[in-house]
Amino acid sequence: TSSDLNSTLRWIKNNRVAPNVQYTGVAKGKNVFVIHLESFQQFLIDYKYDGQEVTPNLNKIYHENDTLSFDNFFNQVGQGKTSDAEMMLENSLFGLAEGSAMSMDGSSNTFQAAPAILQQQAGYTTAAFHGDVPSYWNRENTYKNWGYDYWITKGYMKDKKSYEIGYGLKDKIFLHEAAPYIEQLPQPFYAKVITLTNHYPYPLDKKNISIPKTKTGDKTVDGYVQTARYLDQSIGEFMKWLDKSGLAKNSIVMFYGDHYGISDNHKKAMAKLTGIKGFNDYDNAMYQRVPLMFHMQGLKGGINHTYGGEIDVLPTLFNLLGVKDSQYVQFGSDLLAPNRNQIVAQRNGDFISPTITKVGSKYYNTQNGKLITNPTPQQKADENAGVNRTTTVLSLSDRVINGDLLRFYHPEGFKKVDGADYSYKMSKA
Ligand code: GP9
Ligand code: MN
Repeated sequence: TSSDLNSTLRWIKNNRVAPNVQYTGVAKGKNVFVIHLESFQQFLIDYKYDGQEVTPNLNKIYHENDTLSFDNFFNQVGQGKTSDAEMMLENSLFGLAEGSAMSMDGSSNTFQAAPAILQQQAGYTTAAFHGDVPSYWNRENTYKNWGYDYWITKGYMKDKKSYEIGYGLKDKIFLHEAAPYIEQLPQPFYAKVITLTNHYPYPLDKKNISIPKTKTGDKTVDGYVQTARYLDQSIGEFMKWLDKSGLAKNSIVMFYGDHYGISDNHKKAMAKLTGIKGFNDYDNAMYQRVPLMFHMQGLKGGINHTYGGEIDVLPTLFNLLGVKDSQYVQFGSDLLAPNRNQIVAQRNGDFISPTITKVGSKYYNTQNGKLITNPTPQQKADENAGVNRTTTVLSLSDRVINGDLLRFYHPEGFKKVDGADYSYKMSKA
């Protein structure tokens, strides 16, 4: 009901953190690429296997002076996996405790999402690209309500059996096919590019393998380095095209890992991959880190250590673009803001903060992994703060989605999106 909305708006207002003005508008008017690195965990960055870097191209980007990277950035997905990441990144709303918010509510809810805001407030043309079918995770219907102008999927691309593996087109082919469409987009554009090949259980055809499997003995894990390497090679090719096309100089490229690749059911394998004996719940929480990188010629880069998550990306991006967003419902805050809250809620009620990591009923010292059985007063206070913050943001976000509260909310200057205005069918050639 709209009174639920009012209490949510009050909470948002009372907890909003002003963005970092040093970065406001540094990417104003630039094209935006959102590169979705499927199932890509932070530990792959600078990771070596068989004496070689698994992902040399992404490593290079990570360390460049004009790349802003976050090394305490966590995924916050629930059962909605990729779709939860998309919901968080483009709405700063969490997915749901069960199922996928995009699947269940994407067709019917009212949203005030990134594509619509960028189009209305900054004249962006918006497009999403993916090597799978348009309907997976109910994207086709949801994207209309998010205001995407274009949704370019494998039906728009050259496709044949040998071009596909797992869920759809292999990333090198997908990116090669997406490039000519991107080049035709009116500028400035916002282009989300969703990769696919680095996906459980990580199969890859022989001719695309360039690094041996790991030898953990867990056959659903040992291919991970091979598909991660392949994804990395496809990103290397994409970045070469970006330069050659002339787009690199007037674009900001954001890379993010959508969620873990190796789930909590593979602790033995992770112990072998990481060399961490007795890889436990705390270690698994630490390995929920995924990359977040902003790469732009002339950007003041570096590695930022703030603790944050996918819910925080949208306010961070809007600030870089100089897009005013204080009138929208967002549960995240600018990752560059100096005095931001660093409690990173997990969808199951766990959380990670700079001092405390909660996993189920256990609390660990985030800095050294020690189980906390007799908390100091400060640790007790931090435990309580983490629980309060996490339960609050999750319950308020669930209320917004389950109650479809944004239909009652009319932010100044925002024109409600009518999904019926959009069609992604290929125009009959
Ligand atoms: C399918 C792909 C699935 O289109 O996005 O990824 P997942 O949600 O399983 O990580
Ligand atoms: Mn995914």
